[in-house]
Amino acid sequence: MWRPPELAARAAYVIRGNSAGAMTRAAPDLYPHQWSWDAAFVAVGLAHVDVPRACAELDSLFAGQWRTGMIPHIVFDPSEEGYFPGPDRWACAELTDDAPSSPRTSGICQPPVHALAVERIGEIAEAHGGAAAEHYRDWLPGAYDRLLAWHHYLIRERDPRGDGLLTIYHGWESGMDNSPRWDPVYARVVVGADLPSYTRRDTAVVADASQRPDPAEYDRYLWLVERFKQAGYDAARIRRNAEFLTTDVFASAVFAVANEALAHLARRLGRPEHDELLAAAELFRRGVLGARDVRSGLALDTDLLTGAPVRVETIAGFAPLVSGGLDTGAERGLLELLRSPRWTGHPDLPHPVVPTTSPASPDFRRRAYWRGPSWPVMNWFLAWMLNRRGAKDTAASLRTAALAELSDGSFAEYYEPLTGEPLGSVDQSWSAAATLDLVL
Ligand code: 9YW
Repeated sequence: MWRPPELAARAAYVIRGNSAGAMTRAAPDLYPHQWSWDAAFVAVGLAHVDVPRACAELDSLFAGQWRTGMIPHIVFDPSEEGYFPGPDRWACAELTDDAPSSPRTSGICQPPVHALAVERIGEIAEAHGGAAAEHYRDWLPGAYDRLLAWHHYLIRERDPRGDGLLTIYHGWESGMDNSPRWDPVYARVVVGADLPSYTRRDTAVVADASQRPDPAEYDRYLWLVERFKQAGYDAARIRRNAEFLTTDVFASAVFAVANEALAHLARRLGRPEHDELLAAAELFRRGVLGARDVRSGLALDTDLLTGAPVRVETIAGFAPLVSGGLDTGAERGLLELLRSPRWTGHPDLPHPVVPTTSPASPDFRRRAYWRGPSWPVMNWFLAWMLNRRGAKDTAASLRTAALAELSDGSFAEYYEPLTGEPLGSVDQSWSAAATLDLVL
């Protein structure tokens, strides 16, 4: 068991070890490239030890930004070949002029946590003062332009209905790949006979295949990529011919607060978009609140091809605690649910962390990736967002629980929530980054 100061020192060492120049590998073997929301979170961790390196991390991600403004979910390290699906399989620059040819990237995106990260890095840099703060101030205007283009892309292409809910085309876009949230949405995806053959890499690195998406799930993931390629990565064509199309209530909540954060940065820089960004924050906040299930209080995704809400009990249901905007009674009710035996108060949890699916739900699978395990990065992110909302007590207990789980020092990708056993990759960058921000 590591105590916080040593744990933080080890976390900094792990993040440095995963560095490949200006990008940090999401995980040393399993994910040897830069992932979008990982990079934002890793940059927050890095800011505690090296503000310029944190800024460089985001610059590396921004270098992969598409002409449309989309920040792709993976920016590939050209010197790495050990990941599937890699840049040849995505073939983005080959199929659309919107994608950069260097660096090579994937053709989908992930939750828009970046403006929140940039705001947080600013707080850390200002607390450091001196050269760190100065570096951040010089860097911020360029980063702001990138973020603004990204947010405009999301508003234009991912909320075409204008109802304050982001649309996703693939479970990977949610960052919660095999969450039961997507089971009914994937159920209608019919894998074509012409799906090119492939060899998975994740199951070669994580020996216990039961932790990972099963082969039928993985075929569907890869099939959707073929569909995007057939559409030339054109957003309107993808939507028109979609086999998988759903709102993502968690990403929408993230986008609400990210717009708020970007509005603060606009004001700081004297940019004219301040009011427009606050209006976007409000629109998405309303979208999330409108997606609540009256019985449980949890926010639900809607399968856009059937119009049906997806009734599951996952961590994403707490989206209103991220977006804010609940009245006092409703907020108290949702916080109580979070602390109840269905969630962090479950009697079998060694640490009161937030499992990705409620242990009391029939969908719960204790070792299977996003179907139950506790993810350090999510515990930390929720604690951060709760703090931002002023729910200080719940944030503090989640922070303590997250650190207790992380104190084994493995920086696991995810943990078996009922035993605390580390699972998935060890030395995962964002688990180390979360640790740094939790301790420091
Ligand atoms: C994959 C890197 C990524 C995360 C995702 C997580 C997993 C696997 O790892 O994706 O092959 O894309 O689901 O949220 O960004 O840590």
